[in-house]
Amino acid sequence: MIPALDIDPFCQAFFDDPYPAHAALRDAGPVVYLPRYDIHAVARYEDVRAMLLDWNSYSSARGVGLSDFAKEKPWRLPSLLLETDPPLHDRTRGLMDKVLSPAAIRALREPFARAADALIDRLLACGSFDAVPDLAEAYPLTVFPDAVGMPAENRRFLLPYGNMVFNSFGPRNAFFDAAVADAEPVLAWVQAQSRKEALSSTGFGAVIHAAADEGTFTRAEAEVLVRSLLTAGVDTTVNGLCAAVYCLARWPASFEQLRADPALARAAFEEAVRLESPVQTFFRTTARAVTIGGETIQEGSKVLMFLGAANRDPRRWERPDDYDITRRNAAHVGFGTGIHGCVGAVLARLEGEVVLAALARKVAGIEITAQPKRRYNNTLRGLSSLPVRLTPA
Ligand code: OVM
Repeated sequence: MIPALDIDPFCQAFFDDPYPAHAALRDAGPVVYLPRYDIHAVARYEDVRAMLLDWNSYSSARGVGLSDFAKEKPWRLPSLLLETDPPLHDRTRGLMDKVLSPAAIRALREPFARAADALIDRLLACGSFDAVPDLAEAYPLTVFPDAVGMPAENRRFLLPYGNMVFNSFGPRNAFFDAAVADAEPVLAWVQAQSRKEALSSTGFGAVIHAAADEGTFTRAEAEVLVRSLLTAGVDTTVNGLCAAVYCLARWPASFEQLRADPALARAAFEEAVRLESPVQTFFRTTARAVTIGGETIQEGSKVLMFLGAANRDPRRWERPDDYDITRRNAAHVGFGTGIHGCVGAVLARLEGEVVLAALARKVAGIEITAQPKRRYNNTLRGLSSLPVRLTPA
């Protein structure tokens, strides 16, 4: 018998404090049934990881949200990366691996570090500010569109767009409806930004379009792949940076450790991604009858993977709810793993590292000055407001 749980993982009460429900989901068994949405779910580290690695049994091509593309028409043109299986996925992922190659990322280290230093200097001059708009949003909104090759105008439009797409992986609830209403005015703009003519000749976008010039991809494919960058590249890192600042403010001893050794910046960012898991969930669809913990699930079932619960599973992590920047955390699943493991993680880690290194060198203390406000999203975990005061080093 697969245990059935009366939990709604897409409601405000859940988002306000998901941790007791995460524990109940993990403790109920390796796989659970959520009658509310007629879906199965896994929340233990071992089972989430195994599912991420078994793309043959757990398909992405029927959508990685609640909606099954075999039964419902996708609401947007499906992603050629996220919402595909091999062999199509190998082809598009191969191109994106080249676009985001180690050499390409290495070339960004200096400009990204300079932008981080300049931002932290400006924020120190303010003293008090809201770390969500002024830091967590401001930083990726500068460096990422620059790297893609976008013009400077209207970059903030990427935020409502990402918020809408990440909401769309859940049910058609009030959060989704509000996000769609918010993003409606920017949809045409985002689509236009994916075109070759809209992009500079030097960024990631130009590299993708060069593959269309050479004929290995169609122009339409290149545009959908640029759209993937614009969709997945901003809100994710915004919430990753937000998580890192929120952790460092709540664990001052960890911030002291980071100040004493700024080389811990990369580890401090990684630990924030584990603990807060900015991307909380994704779905798969069973491509055949599968067995989890001795229980069988039939073909064509939606299965929800709780990445955030896996990243705090006490079966895998000691003191799972502690922020510990010296922990061996490399195996967390906050960036997924396997063939769909985050292709942009190299970029996210660079952004996280240089921002936290700038804080480590320039700041003596981070103090939360008013109640943080949560941002509600069916997939992303983060804040809409985090008022802080920085004291200079
Ligand atoms: C895409 C896409 C969109 C949202 C998230 C994502 C986390 C990818 O369009 O490919 O990966």
